Amino acid sequence: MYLHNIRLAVALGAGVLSTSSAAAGTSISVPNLNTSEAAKFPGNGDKVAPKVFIFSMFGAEGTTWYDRPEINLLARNISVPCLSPLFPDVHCTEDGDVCQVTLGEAEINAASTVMAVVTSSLFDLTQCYFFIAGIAGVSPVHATTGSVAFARYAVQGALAFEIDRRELPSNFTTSYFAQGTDFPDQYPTDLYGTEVFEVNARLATLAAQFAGQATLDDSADAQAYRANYKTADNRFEAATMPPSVVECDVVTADVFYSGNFLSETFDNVTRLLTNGSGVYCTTVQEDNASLEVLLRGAAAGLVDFSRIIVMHTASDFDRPFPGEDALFHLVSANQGALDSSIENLFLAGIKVVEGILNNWDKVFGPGVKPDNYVGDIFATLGGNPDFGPGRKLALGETGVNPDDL
Ligand SMILES: *[C@@H]1O[C@H](CO)[C@@H](O)[C@H](O)[C@H]1NC(C)=O
Ligand SMILES: *[C@@H]1O[C@H](CO)[C@@H](O)[C@H](O)[C@H]1NC(C)=O
Ligand SMILES: *[C@@H]1O[C@H](CO)[C@@H](O)[C@H](O)[C@H]1NC(C)=O
Ligand SMILES: *[C@@H]1O[C@H](CO)[C@@H](O)[C@H](O)[C@H]1NC(C)=O
Ligand SMILES: *[C@H]1O[C@H](CO)[C@@H](O)[C@H](O)[C@H]1NC(C)=O
Repeated sequence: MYLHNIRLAVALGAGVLSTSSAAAGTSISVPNLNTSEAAKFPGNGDKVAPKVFIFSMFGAEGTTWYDRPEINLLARNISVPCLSPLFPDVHCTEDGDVCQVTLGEAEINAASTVMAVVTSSLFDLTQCYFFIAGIAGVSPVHATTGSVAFARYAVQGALAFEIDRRELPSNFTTSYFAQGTDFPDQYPTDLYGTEVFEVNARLATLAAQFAGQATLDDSADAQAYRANYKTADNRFEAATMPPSVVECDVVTADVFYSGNFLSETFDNVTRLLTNGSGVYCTTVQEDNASLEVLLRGAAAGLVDFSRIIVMHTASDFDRPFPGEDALFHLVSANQGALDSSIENLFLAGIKVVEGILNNWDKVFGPGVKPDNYVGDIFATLGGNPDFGPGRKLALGETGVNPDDL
């Protein structure tokens, strides 16, 4: 989620407080649903084995999936210990093939909820496709509001040093610079491991093809606002076009930044951290956190890191149109795309879900073999990252000896 106006929707979409609690000294995944309920699900023993697990970030992103003729995600509600107190249940179809959970917003909530799901003994997630589906800010360089973007790279933008501009050296173009460096745009030398995640690019392309079957929602207000991005040099041409399905990458930051300088800063950060391959396009507050947990789950054999789809629909532009005041753009302007972006999560997302289910036996059950590197900057899951300094150097910067792992 990357739009403050929508915070109201969080309250509207909030469920009741969870009554679940894990017994002290036992596994955190003690089920609090009664076991006869659990036993109705197909799968491994008592476990629910979803083929697709949808991750929403806040209330309206979750409820857009409910009460739809194509799918009944409220057929089964499963309380899972340690979910967000606002969204205490995982929601599943009757047969357990598709489940959905609302994580809560920003990196801390996302990581906490995904960890609760991945480690829960209620689920077998080894064959599951994780489908991150949320709204986002969008760069007018690459797409417009209402569009649907599938990412290959997820970059943690604001994991950085920052000095207020009033104390900034005069040769700095931005307040943010990488940890372990003394100037903007230098490669970080102090790595935490969550800087970049790369997911299955072939899977992203297949998902984008499914999403391309959807007729996307749009509004007259959004059309009027996006027309303002027309410039003589056409640098924001993508912003002026109707909504479409695109493949480009996502930046995560807890800070809800906006404006030309910060957008350009995180565009530069994306290029730097992906060694030039990433395309800065959408901006959110959760993905890297969710991906770090899925990475740890994959290292533990609980999930398959090549089965992750990161989809964002664009609710707002990351910067004002030329001549517009940055603060007005962020807090007051009617960009007109919020409702459409939430509707498009479902309209595009259901095509992805149906595409996976309809092609399960031949394609998605066996898996879509990635032809790109998938994983993190430490190469935790093996392979050779096409970004970062390589496993040995990257780990060396943390003070951990790779030979000890
Ligand atoms: C699941 O929870 C929703 C509210 O979140 C409710 O509307 C629905 O009826 C519940 N489903 C079942 C089977 O109890
Ligand atoms: C930026 O300016 C500082 C002095 O304020 C100087 O020490 C530093 O070398 C300059 N950095 C670059 C990359 O030009
Ligand atoms: C982004 O990088 C370009 C090219 O290096 C540079 O000219 C520009 O000043 C940078 N933008 C910011 C905000 O640092
Ligand atoms: C990525 O760029 C950094 C900084 O320039 C460099 O040290 C590293 O070797 C590059 N990694 C790859 C895989 O090209
Ligand atoms: C999020 O992921 C991006 C790239 O995948 C990475 O650069 C960033 O550090 C991550 N942030 C967090 C908090 O994990």
